[in-house]
Amino acid sequence: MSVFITGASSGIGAACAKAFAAIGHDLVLVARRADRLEVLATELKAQYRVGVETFVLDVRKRKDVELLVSENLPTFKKVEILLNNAGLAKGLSTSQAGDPDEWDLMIDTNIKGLLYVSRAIFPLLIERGGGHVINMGSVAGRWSYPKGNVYCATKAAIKVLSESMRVDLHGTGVRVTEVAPGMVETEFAEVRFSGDKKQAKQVYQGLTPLSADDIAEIVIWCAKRPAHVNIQEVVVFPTAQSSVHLVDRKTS
Ligand code: NDP
Ligand code: 8X3
Repeated sequence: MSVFITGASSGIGAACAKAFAAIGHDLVLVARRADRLEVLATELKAQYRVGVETFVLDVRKRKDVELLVSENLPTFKKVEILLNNAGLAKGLSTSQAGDPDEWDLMIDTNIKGLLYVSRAIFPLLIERGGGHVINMGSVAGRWSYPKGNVYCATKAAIKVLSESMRVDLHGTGVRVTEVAPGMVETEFAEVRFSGDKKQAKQVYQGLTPLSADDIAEIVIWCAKRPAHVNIQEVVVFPTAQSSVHLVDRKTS
């Protein structure tokens, strides 16, 4: 039995990999950065004595996703939990001024990538008679914030797809959970602002954001409920964030 995590090279995905390894699960980890995956795999194998397989994968590339699974069937047939976590935001701008290349990147990664991976794995979960799909949504998918438009829309799609997947998988024994966090301090903001660390730091200035470990704890809790219990959605904000654009920042 193993856990398949997309976007495991950083942030929430890496924290979830550690948390699952700590309770003895074997892992299949994918992302685009091979070096990051290797460092993490070496650490987890040494510390927790679990099996860890890593593959370089860009979830936007449909053929690569299909080939990865079909060429490594013994590995993927052991997957019982799929954590669809790979995702990103790029830029912040209005719909009238946004960059369509950034829109494509978010839509291709956050929606289409998640669908490609799900399409490849679901038949295997059905065949084994059960499993768990955990999709990383966001509060941005429930409440839109200024200049968030396309990112918010991709995360709204994850909410709707999670509902749809539950319906599609009805009667198969496969559970579907959406975890929708507010501000989590990871590399997310740095990616959004194309490597501008100063701008990224400002996102979390004056508040205590959620950590990737906070989210991993929630993911593990959802996964560890008895098989007849399906946590459909978890929405979690930092205490300092009452809504998507109401953030209590302390100035010192
Ligand atoms: P990070 O930037 O730290 O991690 C993002 C992960 O996604 C990386 O491992 C990255 O790996 C991977 N990734 C991005 N694009 C691709 C791709 N095309 N193919 C494969 N992997 C990819 O951010 P977070 O950990 O914060 O983000 C994880 C998820 O959580 C995302 O879906 C995000 O939308 C969601 N989220 C984040 C919140 C936050 O405030 N941080 C709040 C709510 C939701 P690599 O670059 O190596 O490919
Ligand atoms: C990430 C949370 O509010 O920065 O999904 O968009 S937010």
